[in-house]
Amino acid sequence: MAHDEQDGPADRPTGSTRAGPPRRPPGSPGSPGSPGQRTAALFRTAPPGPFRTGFWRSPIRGPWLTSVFGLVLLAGITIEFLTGLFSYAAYNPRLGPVNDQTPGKGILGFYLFTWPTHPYWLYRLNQGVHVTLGVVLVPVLLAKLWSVVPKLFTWPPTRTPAQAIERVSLLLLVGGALFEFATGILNIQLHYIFPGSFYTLHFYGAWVFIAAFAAHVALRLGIMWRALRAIRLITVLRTDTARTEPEPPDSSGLVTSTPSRPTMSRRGALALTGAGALVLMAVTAGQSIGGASRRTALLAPHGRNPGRGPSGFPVNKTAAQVGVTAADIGPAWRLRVHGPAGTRTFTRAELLAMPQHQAALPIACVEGWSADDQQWSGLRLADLAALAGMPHAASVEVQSVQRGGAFSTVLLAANQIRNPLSLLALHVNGADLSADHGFPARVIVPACPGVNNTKWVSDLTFRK
Ligand SMILES: Nc1nc2c(c(=O)[nH]1)N[C@H]1C(S)=C(S)[C@@H](COP(=O)(O)O)O[C@H]1N2
Ligand SMILES: [Mo]
Repeated sequence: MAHDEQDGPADRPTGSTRAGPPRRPPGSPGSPGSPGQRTAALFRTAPPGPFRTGFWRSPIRGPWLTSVFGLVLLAGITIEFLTGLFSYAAYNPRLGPVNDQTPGKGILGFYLFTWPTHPYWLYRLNQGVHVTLGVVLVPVLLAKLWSVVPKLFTWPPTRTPAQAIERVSLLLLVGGALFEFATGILNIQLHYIFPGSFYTLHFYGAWVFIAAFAAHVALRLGIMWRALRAIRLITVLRTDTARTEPEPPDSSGLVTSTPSRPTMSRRGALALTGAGALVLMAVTAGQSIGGASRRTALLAPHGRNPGRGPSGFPVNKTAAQVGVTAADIGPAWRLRVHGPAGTRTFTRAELLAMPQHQAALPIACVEGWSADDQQWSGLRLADLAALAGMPHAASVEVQSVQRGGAFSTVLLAANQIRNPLSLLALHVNGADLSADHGFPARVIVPACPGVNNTKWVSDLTFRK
């Protein structure tokens, strides 16, 4: 592919282009000064500033440094894409539009599968990795963009149709990366400023980005491999700033022909990027790992100090925040269980008189934070299905007393109903649920995204 036209003769400040086109009266027929030719000449001369070859002078820019960052991103973004697809499957285990507000996803949902309930920490791991790695990759992404920034200012913007296609694909690549990282970070920091659903944007954006990413990898893998082999890492790690030199000139367009004195060695650039990534990890990972590390999660928007006692674990939305009132969850509260045999209604005391079961399960939010395993107790969803006359129910629609909001109704699948750890919990850690954790009753299902663990449940509808 025709890449790296940076050093083409046109943007060298030498030769005839520098002198500019000969001046002739505008529009004289057939003269070299005709409008078309003047435009062509204009395009041959790079405008001043970043479009000129001499503008980018860092001696460490070159295929090796770009390839190191590229290799890290290749691994990291592959993991991000896979954990993202898994997360989507977990949220919407082929259950139709109730759990999934993504309109017309059509063929993009081709891969959806029934999300398992084993091991019970699966979603916590998946989402902890997705969110933590996404944050940690930010300095690497910025370093990679810095390393290739001269190529954004190639002049003329394109010479050939093939090059035009490549530049559009790079636009999708860089734009797609910035879009995915920006939407993800805004969402985990709870800035819901999106037009429409974050979820829909992030999902469609991911497919556009990954298409451009795959094309880019296919085109550059060989170049990356050769660049990495051209300089040994150990050599880079032994080279200080004073002895740092540009790579030999090549066709990549990344190596400057007018190097300035180095202000940082390549190992310094690696250390700076790596340190940035480690600091971000240190202030993020604790929200997913939990335990004592939770206090180090300075960037966590939720629950760094969730308090003590049986309900001392993070709350996503409080009862007050979603408009659930004391009357909604007071003595007048009832659980209605719907099935082919009709509807049965229970008070909380009646539910407590039935056989209670235990499960130690975490809550893992799509936004990456999670609560450690808590001791829940209550009724098995499988027992409630049997009560409804549907021991082999294919799905259950869980309805909250909460009025409106995307999370007030959720569908769970057959494997989630069947798992003996799936509960309609009445107690946590030996005490009544707190109002904010879903009193009088909430769903808790192993390996399930937090968003599907409905709080303040009022109705369960079992279906074939
Ligand atoms: N009715 C209702 N249930 C809900 C929610 C909600 O907003 N309304 N939020 C969900 C989300 S997104 C998460 S992560 C978990 C959090 O549970 P917690 O607040 O007890 O930690 O509850 C889920 N259950
Ligand atoms: Mo959540």
